[in-house]
Amino acid sequence: MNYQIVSDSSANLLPQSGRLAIAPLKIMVSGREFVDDDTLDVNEMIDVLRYTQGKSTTACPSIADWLSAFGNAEFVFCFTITSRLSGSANAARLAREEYRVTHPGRKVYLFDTLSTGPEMRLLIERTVALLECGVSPEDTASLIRSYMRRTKLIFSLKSLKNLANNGRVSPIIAKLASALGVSLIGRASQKGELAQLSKCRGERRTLEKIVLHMKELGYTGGRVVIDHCRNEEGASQLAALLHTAFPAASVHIGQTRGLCSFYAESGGLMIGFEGGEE
Ligand code: X90
Repeated sequence: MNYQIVSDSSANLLPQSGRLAIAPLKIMVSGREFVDDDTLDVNEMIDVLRYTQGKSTTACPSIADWLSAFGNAEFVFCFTITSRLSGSANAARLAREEYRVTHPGRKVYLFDTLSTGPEMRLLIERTVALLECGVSPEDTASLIRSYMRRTKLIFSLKSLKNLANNGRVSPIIAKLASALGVSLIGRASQKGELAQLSKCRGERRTLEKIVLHMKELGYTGGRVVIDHCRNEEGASQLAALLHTAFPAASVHIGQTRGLCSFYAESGGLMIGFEGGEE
């Protein structure tokens, strides 16, 4: 079967030839454009961001970006960041309309993940596993839609400056995390919006609180993906806490790419995990 999995770059994944194609978002920092593809030097982007006072913003993939990611596959599984915060899902939808005209008979499954980052990785890995086991595309798509009801995203942010400056979070919420040493813990709500869970002082307390929130959301020791922005230490401590509470937990640690680094900012953690159905 000839299938292609495609995702926008907010999933923090790199392309894998013949299997996973990535439609990049873009980050504009004081007139300079960073394309969030596999050639992006994320550390350089973060450094440039830190030393510029100018306006910085982001842009979702264009319809053409999506079309080139779809390639020429018979079946396309397409994953986007929540449509509540980005135009990516809409651009993918328009790309699908065009693809249907230029590639009659092909099938494009669109998943507005109502989330981003590591939760998208969980969905994509599950899709690959099902297809590799020989599950039909149609069944895979419906199994992924039910899996999506169980996967969750929690994040802890030390600054919400870029989210607030770009109108992605209310200034009131952003202000909560503006004090030094305070992290805001939040989640992707069922509607795909940023929802605040708590405010914490100190890294250790923040990590413990994250584990607590994960349990509240039904985590019982399944798969976890932690993506960090320059916070390897926090990510490994969180993995250790999870292993203490759930010895059989499967925890993968990764790094945020351009888009998530821009919004999660230095010190940010994003945690995708298997929870309970809500
Ligand atoms: O289209 C665009 O320009 C992209 C806009 C993306 C805006 C939000 C990205 C957030 C990334 C921050 C924590 C996770 C929040 C998720 C809430 C659903 C990382």
